[in-house]
Amino acid sequence: MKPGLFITVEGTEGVGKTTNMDFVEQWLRSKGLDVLRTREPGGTPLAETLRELLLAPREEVVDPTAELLLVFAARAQHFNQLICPALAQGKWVLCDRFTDATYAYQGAGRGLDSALIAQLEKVVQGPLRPDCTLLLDIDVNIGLERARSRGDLDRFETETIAFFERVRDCYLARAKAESSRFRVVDAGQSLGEVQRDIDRVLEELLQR
Ligand code: Z5A
Repeated sequence: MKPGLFITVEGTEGVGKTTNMDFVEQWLRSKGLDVLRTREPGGTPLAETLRELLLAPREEVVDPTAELLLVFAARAQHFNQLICPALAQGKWVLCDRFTDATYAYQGAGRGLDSALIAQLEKVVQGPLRPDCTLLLDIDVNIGLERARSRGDLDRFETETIAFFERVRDCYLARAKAESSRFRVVDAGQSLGEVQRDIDRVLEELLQR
């Protein structure tokens, strides 16, 4: 059995992750691959409950460290109960956001120390990292316009432009630092052009 790969999709608000996750999932299935599609925060009943707690708008100020620990609590459950068993069975795991989002949102966005995030990453994941991370990149103003046109906003979507600029810069810096893992796609193009670029990335991945 061909061992499965662990693919993550990342980006700032409204970048088209959900739309393009559908495309990636169908593409992989069309090649006969056994795919587990999942998301973070979430992916298991307990982790989905933690997601609701994280995303719900609330009057109480959420302490950044509390937010970080909730993200990693959800990840520990998801990683151990769903992701690792699926990879062990040879499945291809396609995950909407993973730990790069923590470096971007809790690290760059909230200002938490990336060394602390790295420690928690090691505790929860050991040495396991995604095989490929598709970073959909867009001007934050355009992305927010797209996201906000969908209606109700979650707790993150009400953040400032400066917050999302920091998140985007962090993603791009990580992609530059780990260029063999990341593939950056310009998500400001038409959907057809974005998916043509994703198609190229997937073809390359399948050849590995
Ligand atoms: N979070 C965190 O803080 N720390 C962590 O470690 C993790 C997560 C893992 C939930 O994530 C939140 O969790 C997230 C960070 C935090 N912040 N927020 N919010 P999420 O991924 O579930 O939420 P999201 O970022 O808002 O994703 P989304 O709702 O799935 O949106 P999207 O996937 O980026 O966009 P979309 O729904 O596919 O597309 C948006 C609209 O644009 C839609 O109408 C599309 O039809 C349209 N679209 C898409 N592509 C195009 C193109 N190319 N042209 C024109 N229009 C397009």
